[in-house]
Amino acid sequence: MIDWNQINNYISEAKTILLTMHENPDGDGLGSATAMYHYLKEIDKDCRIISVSTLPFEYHYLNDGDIIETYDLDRHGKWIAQVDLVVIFDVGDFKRIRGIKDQIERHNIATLNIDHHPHPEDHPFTHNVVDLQAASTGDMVYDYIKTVRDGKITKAMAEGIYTAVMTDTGCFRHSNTDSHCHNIAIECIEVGVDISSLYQRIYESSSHARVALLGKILQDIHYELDGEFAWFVIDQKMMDDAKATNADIDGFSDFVRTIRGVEVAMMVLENADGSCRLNFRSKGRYVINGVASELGGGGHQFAAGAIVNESIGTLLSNAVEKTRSAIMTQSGQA
Ligand SMILES: [Mn+2]
Repeated sequence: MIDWNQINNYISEAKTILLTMHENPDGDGLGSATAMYHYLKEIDKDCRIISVSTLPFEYHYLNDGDIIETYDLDRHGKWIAQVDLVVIFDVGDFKRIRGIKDQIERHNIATLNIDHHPHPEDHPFTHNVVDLQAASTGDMVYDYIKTVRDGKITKAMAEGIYTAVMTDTGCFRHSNTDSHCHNIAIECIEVGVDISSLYQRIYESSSHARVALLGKILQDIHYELDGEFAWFVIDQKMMDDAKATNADIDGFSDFVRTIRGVEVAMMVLENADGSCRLNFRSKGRYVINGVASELGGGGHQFAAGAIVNESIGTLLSNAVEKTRSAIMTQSGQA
């Protein structure tokens, strides 16, 4: 059990607090940060949310009052230099806050990591609060707020929390969904969150570029191991042809996992800088974060990823082979 009262001491002692989350943020990182922001404002903290990436279109409803800023050293450097505490949500890996990490190290700022991804024993944070059982980081932020504050959460907090829980459970469908998620949802509905409207904003607002790109990848899915393993590649030419951005490919691996017989889906995405991003999704029979960490990344048992500084040409066969052998080992075929 996490002692949220203990964690609360670190937050109470800090006057100025920066909230941030991993690059290319998803609903969990953004929802956790905005929920915490509304709580910290309520108790009169000087706090700001600064993201190293621009805000994806579908999450603009969390940004009432322009509370989510995009990191810019010239604009934020001075303010960051004097903050007492940086709270980092859902990061998975400290590196994934990019330029903000440099400022933290440069000014020796205390950090509080709140996450449901595994971190090594010798983690770089001042305080490391990890709950691997939590379906989302938003679950943890909810627990914190409920511990230190009386009554129901406010609607503004609830919109962040609901966004976090909904997106990290794939709309309450994935195996991480538990009764706690549903209990949180009940409170969010009770305080006025329009859950249908949130759903539509996130899941029914695909850009034309996204649909064009999805059409391309669906034509070229590779099946291995009697169709238990499916993988696909998105290279920069496909991205350019579809005029797609990284935000457009969110959820593609989940989609490929929905194919009958597929247990593990893998996406290999070529980044603009020539490095590659790997995404792994498992239906639950095979654990895939081991392969992800072999390739330099990590994540959850059934949802993991890695950024690899290699070209598609050198990485692809290695990633396919490693995933195949992980599946075969676990299924007793190797
Ligand atoms: Mn998460």
